[in-house]
Amino acid sequence: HTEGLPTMLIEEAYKEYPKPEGIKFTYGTAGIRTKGDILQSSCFRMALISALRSKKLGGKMVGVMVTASHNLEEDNGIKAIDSRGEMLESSWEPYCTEAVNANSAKELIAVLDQLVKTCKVDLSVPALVIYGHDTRPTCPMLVKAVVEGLATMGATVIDAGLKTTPQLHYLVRAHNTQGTPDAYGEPTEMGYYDKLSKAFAKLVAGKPPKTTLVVDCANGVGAYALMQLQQHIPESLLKVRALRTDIKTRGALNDGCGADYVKTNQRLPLGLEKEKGIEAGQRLCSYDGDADRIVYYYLRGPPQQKESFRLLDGDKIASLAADHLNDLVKRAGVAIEVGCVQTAYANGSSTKYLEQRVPVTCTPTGVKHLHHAAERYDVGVYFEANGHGTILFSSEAQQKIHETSPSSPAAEDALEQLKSLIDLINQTVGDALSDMLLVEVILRTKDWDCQEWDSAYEDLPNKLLKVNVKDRFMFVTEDAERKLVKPEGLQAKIDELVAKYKDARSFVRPSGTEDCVRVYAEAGVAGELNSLANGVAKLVADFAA
Ligand code: G16
Repeated sequence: HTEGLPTMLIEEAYKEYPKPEGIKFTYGTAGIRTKGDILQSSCFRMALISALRSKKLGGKMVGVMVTASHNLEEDNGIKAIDSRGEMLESSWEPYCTEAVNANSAKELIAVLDQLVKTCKVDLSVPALVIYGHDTRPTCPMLVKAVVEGLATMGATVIDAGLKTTPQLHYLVRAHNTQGTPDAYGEPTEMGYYDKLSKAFAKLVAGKPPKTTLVVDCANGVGAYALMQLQQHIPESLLKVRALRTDIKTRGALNDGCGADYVKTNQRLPLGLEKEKGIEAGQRLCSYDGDADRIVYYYLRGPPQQKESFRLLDGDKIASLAADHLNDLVKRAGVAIEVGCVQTAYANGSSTKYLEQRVPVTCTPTGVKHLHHAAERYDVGVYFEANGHGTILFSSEAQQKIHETSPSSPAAEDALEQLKSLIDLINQTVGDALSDMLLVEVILRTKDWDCQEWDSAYEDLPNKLLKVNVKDRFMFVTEDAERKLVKPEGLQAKIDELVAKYKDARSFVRPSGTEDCVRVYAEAGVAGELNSLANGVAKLVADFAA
């Protein structure tokens, strides 16, 4: 039976959370994201929807995370987490967009009412919502709005406090699977470190680290999480030097550092070359602001020389992981298939490399798209080039791995490694800490340095540009974002330009997290790349004018 919405309470609470005038919010690539100081109303309303989502899922725990991940500090955002620890079910996104844009309490209640009716939400079911946040100065004020929204709905709440985004995803999944055959781990932050560190210790047993890994923590929550992780993994197993760990200085977050900076600019974090101990041969990695992305890189020569820098991005991580898992699966003699999911940003060389080894799918940008595509494989490796990704093992695949009897000592070893990898990998969402441990395990198992990893294929020279336009929503794409359908005529112009370059490719798409249009270009001839990328950017600017 369905009781009504607490309309009077919503009307009362709404007074504090009117929508700022003249702004249209969208639940996009990674939830709602914009300047942090105008997000209170969105956070309040997302809390209402999250409570409804929990009710819809029979009272299971769902989550809300306050973060703007890779964006600069003044931005903030809110993402909803579903009961299996994955992104919010996409059919609910339009309701989120409508709710956060409602101009009155009446309009807001009408949206919620519609949602309750269409999605058949039983309002008598109690709701359970966990919330967490990153290190941004606007977080406390936004979390307050979340708390008030949840109180309005009478939801039971758990305050997870400062967390990385993937930790919150872990907590949701772990809570909801407690005591079931799919139990994911102890539903606490300590349970998270415990699970990862135990699996890591098994995988690197007898293979002590030869060198130190330098980690750029983007001056974000990853710095705190890495410190905690280090309490669980002794130095005899993992040697880490954490840099850019300043979570107190205003404006430092993601500024001249972090995975997005390093990937986009294809260079070291600003000033790192002057840091003591950073020298040729060094292996490094960068997290982003909420530690759900990671890119690796290394130095082939002196850090001051630009050419010394070699990037090992999400594509390189995907290739390393797909190859390794493929080998293990074959050696273990388990009848399962490894597949890989990429987006249009994947470097052409990586796609070529992977396609010779495993089936590959291309989806639009956004972890939610990649995640669902990866679920279709027994073992689905998914990574965006920007370093956002993870690996999914289907229930059947996990069962086969656990039930197969090894036919030789080598098969037994491969099976044991697969079992530990299932625990090491955060299967709910991309996770910088878990992905870092995964890369370290693979390199250690193969006894490879970064150069050996890098030698799999040579990236085509590539460039990513941002173009600021008046209305990014006038750009509409199809074919996994590889073609523009709007504005009319622009794609033909881009194709015409691309055809003038050797082995070239370019595409244009509106960002879902920043107010800009992104231009990606790659070219077979390095010297031609800038002219192609700038040419496409100019076409975009002309069409948008
Ligand atoms: C988010 C999404 C990613 C996406 C990135 C950039 O990352 O989770 O899937 O690749 O934004 O998206 P866009 O190009 O649409 O702005 P994060 O790390 O900021 O959450």
